[in-house]
Amino acid sequence: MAVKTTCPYCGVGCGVIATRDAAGEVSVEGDRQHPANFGRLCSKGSALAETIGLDGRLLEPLVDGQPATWDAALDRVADGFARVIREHGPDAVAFYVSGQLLTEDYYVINKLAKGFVGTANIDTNSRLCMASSVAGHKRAFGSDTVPGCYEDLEQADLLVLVGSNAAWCHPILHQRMLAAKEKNPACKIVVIDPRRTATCEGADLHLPLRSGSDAVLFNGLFAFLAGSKAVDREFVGNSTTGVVEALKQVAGQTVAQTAATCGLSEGAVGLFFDWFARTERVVTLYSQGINQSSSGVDKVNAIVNCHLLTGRIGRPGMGPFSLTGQPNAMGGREVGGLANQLAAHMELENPAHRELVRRFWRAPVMAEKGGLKAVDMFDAIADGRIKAVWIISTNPVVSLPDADRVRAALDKCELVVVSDCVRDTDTTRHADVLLPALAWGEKDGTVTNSERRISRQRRFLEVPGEARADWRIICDVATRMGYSGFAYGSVAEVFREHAELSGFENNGARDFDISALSTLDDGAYAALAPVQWPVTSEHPAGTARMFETPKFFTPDRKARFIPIAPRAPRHATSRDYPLVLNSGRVRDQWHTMTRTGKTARLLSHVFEPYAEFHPEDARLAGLTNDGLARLTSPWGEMIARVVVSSDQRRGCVFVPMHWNAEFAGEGRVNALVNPATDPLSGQPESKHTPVKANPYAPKWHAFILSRNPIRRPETGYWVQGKAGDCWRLELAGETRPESWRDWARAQLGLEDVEIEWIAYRDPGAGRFRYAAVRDGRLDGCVFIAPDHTLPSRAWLTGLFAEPQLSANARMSLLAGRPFGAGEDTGPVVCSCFGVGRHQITAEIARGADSVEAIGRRLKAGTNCGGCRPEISKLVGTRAQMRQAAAS
Ligand SMILES: Nc1nc2c(c(=O)[nH]1)N[C@H]1C(S)=C(S)[C@@H](COP(=O)(O)OP(=O)(O)OC[C@H]3O[C@@H](n4cnc5c(=O)[nH]c(N)nc54)[C@H](O)[C@@H]3O)O[C@H]1N2
Ligand SMILES: Nc1nc2c(c(=O)[nH]1)N[C@H]1C(S)=C(S)[C@@H](COP(=O)(O)OP(=O)(O)OC[C@H]3O[C@@H](n4cnc5c(=O)[nH]c(N)nc54)[C@H](O)[C@@H]3O)O[C@H]1N2
Ligand code: SF4
Ligand SMILES: [Mo]
Repeated sequence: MAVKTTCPYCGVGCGVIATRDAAGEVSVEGDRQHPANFGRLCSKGSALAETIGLDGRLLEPLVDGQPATWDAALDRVADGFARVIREHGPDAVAFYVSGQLLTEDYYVINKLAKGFVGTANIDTNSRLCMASSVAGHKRAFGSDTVPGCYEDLEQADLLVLVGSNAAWCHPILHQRMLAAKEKNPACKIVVIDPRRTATCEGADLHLPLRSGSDAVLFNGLFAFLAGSKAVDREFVGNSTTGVVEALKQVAGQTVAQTAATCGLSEGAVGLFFDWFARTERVVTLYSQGINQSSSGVDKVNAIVNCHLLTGRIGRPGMGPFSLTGQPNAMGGREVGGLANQLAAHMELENPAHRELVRRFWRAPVMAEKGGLKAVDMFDAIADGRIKAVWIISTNPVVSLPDADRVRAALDKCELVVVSDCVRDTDTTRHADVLLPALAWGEKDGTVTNSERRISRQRRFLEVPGEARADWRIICDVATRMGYSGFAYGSVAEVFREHAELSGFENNGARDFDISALSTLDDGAYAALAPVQWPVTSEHPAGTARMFETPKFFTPDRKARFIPIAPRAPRHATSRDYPLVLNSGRVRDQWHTMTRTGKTARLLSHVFEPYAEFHPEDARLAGLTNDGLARLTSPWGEMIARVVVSSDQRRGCVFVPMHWNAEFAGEGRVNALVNPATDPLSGQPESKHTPVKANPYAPKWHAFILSRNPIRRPETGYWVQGKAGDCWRLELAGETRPESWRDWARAQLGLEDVEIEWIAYRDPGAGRFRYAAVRDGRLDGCVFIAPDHTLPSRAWLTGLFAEPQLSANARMSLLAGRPFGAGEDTGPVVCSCFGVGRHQITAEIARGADSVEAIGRRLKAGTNCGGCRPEISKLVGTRAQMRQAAAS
């Protein structure tokens, strides 16, 4: 049985075909007919089948940690919320939800909060993600409209990626851009990012600007364009307002000044400005390097200003393009998921909109004012203003800034309800009531991708245990609280209501209109093909591009220029905290790893939380590559593996956002991240926190590989996960055990087991190696050293696959290094085929001189293609990129 569905990860929204064979084995492949990916999948999408197992799943409701019936759990939630509302008013409760909910789930939770409980204290993790884009769009267009479509990226002659590492975060879209560039030699790619990322491979120009200086750069471009032939006087005159004020703000700003403030060379900035001015078809793509800032909205508008001045919007191959992160970031905006929004792109603060929605919902008490945004919401939980919170499909103890404070807030909260599909997360640990949700493959509904395309997620698995769909759980609670209007018979019914509201008394006044879908019967909803909104009676097949006739959604239907006065990040570096902490994503992990962390394949690319430093900063701080560092900010601290690389800008350190207390001892970067937010969007400044770094030099370092799960330590540095066919634990400690041998046995859980031991001891040097062999096979091994110089894990992991340990392998275990050439494949680069760095460099030494040649010899890079930028870097055929030196 083959089912067409949509990938649950990034906002590219790739179509997936999931097939279950007679034995129940699931495989996935890209859907060739889906217009987002035309059959391709990235590493995360390709590994979906490996992440749907039931290990670690939450499969029954838990109340106070004890299994409970659904009736008992739902009553506890409904009664608890009702009591708090009765005693303290509706604003004493809150809902914190997620851009990973399906549109239907999202619709009903908003309806419940804003129309029935009567509070707008409902916010979403999209606050950490898209809020600045939403606010910027509204300021410029009067509506939260993404103007373009993916085809525009293929039709452009200049692609500007700002604060986006699309090669890792929107891989399939990035590959579409590279493929288009290949076909169109005139096409140029510019990457604007303080780091040299994988996205820079294949780019023509990289501007490693000073962290947080993007508004200066785009103001500089705006000034430059104003003095060029690129100005579209007709468009500016007829279709915009405010150009004079906006230009006044940048008057006299020169290329030289811009370059100096941004820490770039004048030549590089001039080249970028010149390309931009001379190229009609330009798309500016931006993501978290822009949004996650205390002046994120201004940065969005600084970009949009340049497109308005040149009239480059609403036409093929051009426009500002906000890349959305989550699979349903857009759907969340459509149902009004943010605390200051109302359903169907209406405004909570607009009385006419409130009245319209109230009538449509037959709502008893509409929320009257905007609610608390994510960071403020958790502050209110911390100080007791909010007494009950329901967290759905997000892991705030890991993902919110100042995360230790978030954890403490949940500890104090009277009633914490969490709906998740995973049993143990940093957040579920604080739940009074834990509700088991259906996961991808089990649930049904719709999501909207970055180009406004609505696609179906379809079920192809049985419902496991007692898990239920999120929309169903929400409606059951609403009904128990005594509210009518939640008695939906099916998810299709929820969708129809949502679609109907989008057209209700709309008459072209609101951009979001899918009224043509409100009459879908259950069969048509089940079969719904991917379609871009608006979908109306005039455009029944959807709409690829918005603003083709330049009418915007402001009262005068004109787009607005916004004067931008650039602001520095809220917290500056100082003598005590001299480095800027930047955070973001790695290629093969998804957020807090609850799903991608389950598969060895995806963990093989990056196993440990790391901190990447410029060589000079590493030297000054006394850090060595592969050693450990303790990072400290005024808000908290963490320990991470050191990576020294000239890809980093001087003064900046990059740490991935993914690791959490389930996978690592002290690996949560958000413990350090400052909680400053943008005053308009409320989005946190996740890319800029002042920190210091010191070497962390414990007494010993060790790693353990075992066929069985390994006992993890209570304290100190540790990181765990799957590796090949076994479990892997990295650890380091301050105190030495009495006997390393006993310790090793205990860690492996082999204290009382008769088993063959291979042991090597050098107490003087502090080096110990133990291997347990069962029936001739390697069962587990423990390596201990006084520093981080330990043998290759890739090689040792490989030994677990051997049915019988050879004499050679036994010797090499003792020696702590492989004897045969090529046995140590090195850290994995290509996770699809498990190809390691050493294999690639060996082929390069033998003459492979291109990514394609490596592909022919090793297959690396020939499936999802996500590792091609890294291979290209190793081959040294980095595109002939003009390196813009940081000054
Ligand atoms: N592999 C993977 N892909 C994902 C996700 C994932 O977890 N893993 N998550 C998805 C989600 S929800 C999102 S929101 C997207 C995020 O997608 P992206 O925004 O592309 O990813 P990030 O790594 O968060 O940040 C992008 C870049 O911003 C840069 N940056 C930092 N400071 C500045 C600055 O001041 N100016 C500029 N110009 N750049 C700066 C960082 O160095 C980083 O390379 O990814 C989506 N895709
Ligand atoms: N420092 C720093 N922090 C960041 C960022 C950054 O760049 N730097 N990026 C921010 C951004 S852009 C984002 S989007 C956030 C993401 O941060 P989170 O939303 O906290 O991360 P996820 O791991 O995606 O959390 C999703 C949770 O929902 C569960 N889940 C999955 N499917 C379902 C389902 O169908 N139903 C239910 N009920 N639960 C489900 C998962 O098991 C998981 O626990 O992180 C933000 N935090
Ligand atoms: S690019 Fe990858 S993660 Fe994003 S939707 Fe496509 S397959 Fe999924
Ligand atoms: Mo995001």
